[in-house]
Amino acid sequence: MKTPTVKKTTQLRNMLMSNELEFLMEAHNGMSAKIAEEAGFKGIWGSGLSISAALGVRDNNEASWTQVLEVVEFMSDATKIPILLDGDTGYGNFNNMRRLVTKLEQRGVAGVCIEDKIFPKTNSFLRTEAQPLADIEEFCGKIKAGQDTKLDDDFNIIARVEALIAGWGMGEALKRAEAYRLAGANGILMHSKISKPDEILAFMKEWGERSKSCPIVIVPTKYYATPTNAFREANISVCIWANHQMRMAVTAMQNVTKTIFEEQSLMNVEDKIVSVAELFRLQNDKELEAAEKLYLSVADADKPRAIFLAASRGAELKELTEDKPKVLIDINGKPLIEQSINHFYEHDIKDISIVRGYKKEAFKLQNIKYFDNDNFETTSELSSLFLAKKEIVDHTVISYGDILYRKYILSRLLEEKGDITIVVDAALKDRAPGYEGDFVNCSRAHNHTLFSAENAELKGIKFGKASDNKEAQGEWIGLIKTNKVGSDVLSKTLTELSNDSGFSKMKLPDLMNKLLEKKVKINVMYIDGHWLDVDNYADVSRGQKF
Ligand code: SPV
Ligand code: MG
Repeated sequence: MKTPTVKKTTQLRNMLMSNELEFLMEAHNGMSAKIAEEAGFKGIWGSGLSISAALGVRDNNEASWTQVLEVVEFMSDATKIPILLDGDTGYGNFNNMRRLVTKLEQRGVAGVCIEDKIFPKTNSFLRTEAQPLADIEEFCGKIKAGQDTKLDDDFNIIARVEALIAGWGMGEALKRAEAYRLAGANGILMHSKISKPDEILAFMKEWGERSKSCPIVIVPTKYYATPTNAFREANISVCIWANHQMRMAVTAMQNVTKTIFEEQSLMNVEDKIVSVAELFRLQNDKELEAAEKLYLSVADADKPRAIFLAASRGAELKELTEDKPKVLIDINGKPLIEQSINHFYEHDIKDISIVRGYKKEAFKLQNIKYFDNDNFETTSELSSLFLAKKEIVDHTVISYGDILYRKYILSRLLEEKGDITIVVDAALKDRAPGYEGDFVNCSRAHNHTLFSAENAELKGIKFGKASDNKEAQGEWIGLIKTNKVGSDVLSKTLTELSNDSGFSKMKLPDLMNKLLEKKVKINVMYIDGHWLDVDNYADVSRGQKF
């Protein structure tokens, strides 16, 4: 059964009538409406300026009222909070207003704000001479017609006074506000375009007690520097942040398109923008997935899982690891390991295991399967992996917990078809002679055009200094992917090695060399940089810029 909620019209009415200062956030389509709701706003301003801007036309009624209606319907469908539509002048006379109210009610819109100008209107911040005001009587008729038409008593009709915008002065503003109150408006939007709140505060003084039954709504776009408390103290009821999603979206779109145009590449853009997975989340794909399970016979996808090795302290990072292991060091506001876990989440991979050891109680991440290597001081990677052996089934990615990498690397790895695939960085030229890593020899070097793992096989892997591994074709970055066949053989080999007397010192490369000894094919997926192994303080500061 669906939970009954307070009607949107009633929600907006409650906001208007509450003793608190309430806020409406601008939105201009379904997505921005949803974003406003998720941010915590209790209501939405369907801005005429932003909706027309999103459609690429001017705020002069160039978009027809039915086109606006279409947009606001998407906004309403996408959210549970009320929408106050900026209805401009009501798109005509009292008769057009009647039809507008009916259609808005049918589409779940909680209210409409109409302004006392002449159709077609011009945005209030443009040319004063283009702001002729409507006849007061005629506008009152429009308010009454709207009120008589609505079916739901709680549907809200806000009358917007443009006298201050058009330069007619405070006397006219007060006269109009009072006339609209008497005509039955559920609130008055008093607009001002000066950079100080003086006009609004002066109006509020005169309006006095009337704001209890006929609350005041403001749009402080121009007097934005006013502390919000001043509005509270003046008994203003609702404050509208009128165009800020649209303006920020334009900033972001201009930046990203410029970068992509200039660089003819997505490489420097991808990790700075939301993932397509985030779009799917905002579009509520989850609901469809659940419905598909209910109404279609869809088999569960063969979802991979991930195992992170994170038991060691991080010897070179003493001060940062007093109270937590290195995988929990803060990098760009998030624990190091969370950055790679997020790559998995973006692929909807939620089955995540972590083998922890040093300061295991510091792990606060939720929805994770934890395995504890309490002998972390005397054992090494394979002992940790062995503890999570039951997780090595079907498609599994095994990862070091202390690596940072661009997310495309995981996307590509997940598409690899081999039984066992490892990720190898071929960009070795800037390694200092003393640099230490897991250097690999492969059947062929990276040719920098072919990216598929089908093209190279692992021949051997050895930990050591760059100067001792000049012939190596690359460095393993700490990621292995297996499919069902690969998981079986890897798991079996791990069990065999666990009987070896030297097992406690063994690392993942020892397992790989053992697999090679058994003639198991290990594919190599080459990359060209774009990752970082966080071992020392220099790596931590590089990580902050990663
Ligand atoms: C809008 O957001 O479209 C408004 C407010 O009407 S303003 O742009 O300030 O006129
Ligand atoms: Mg407008």
